[in-house]
Amino acid sequence: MEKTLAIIKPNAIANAEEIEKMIIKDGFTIVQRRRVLLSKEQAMEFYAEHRDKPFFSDLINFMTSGPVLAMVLSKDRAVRAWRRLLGPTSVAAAIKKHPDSIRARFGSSDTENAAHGSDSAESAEREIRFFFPDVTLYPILSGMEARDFV
Ligand code: DGI
Repeated sequence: MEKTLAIIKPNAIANAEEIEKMIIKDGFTIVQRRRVLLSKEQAMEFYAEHRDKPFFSDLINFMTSGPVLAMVLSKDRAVRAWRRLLGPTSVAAAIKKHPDSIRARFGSSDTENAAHGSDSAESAEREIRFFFPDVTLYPILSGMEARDFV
């Protein structure tokens, strides 16, 4: 089973339960979850590839404005499936083209777009290690067996 990293961002943390229901309904297993308040340094490291972008400081301020919920999701082709449920980066595009997506439903602006998803299997591995450096990935919300995740 492929794994991906999902983050419920500060503006959508109040909707975390509803978003988790959408995740389960879509057939994902939530393998790990962790609620954290990121420091500026941690947020800057996580989004290092965007450090020269004009929106970088807004992004860092937003991502450190309150707690986030990081989750490891597992499913066949999880990276792609979670990006699909998430919707496009731009909330305006999400509302227009994918009104049922998480970003369309819970996003408030291009910066405050409700949730994050890894964009490739390689990013997923790096991002999962970032939030869950020392865990063995066993499922906590699933009928699937632990051996699927080792
Ligand atoms: O992988 P994504 O989160 O869909 O998109 P990304 O990796 O290109 O960008 C990371 C985050 O940075 C994104 O979720 C929101 C923010 N961002 C990206 N592009 C823009 C942006 N914020 C603003 N305000 N404007 C942008 O064009």
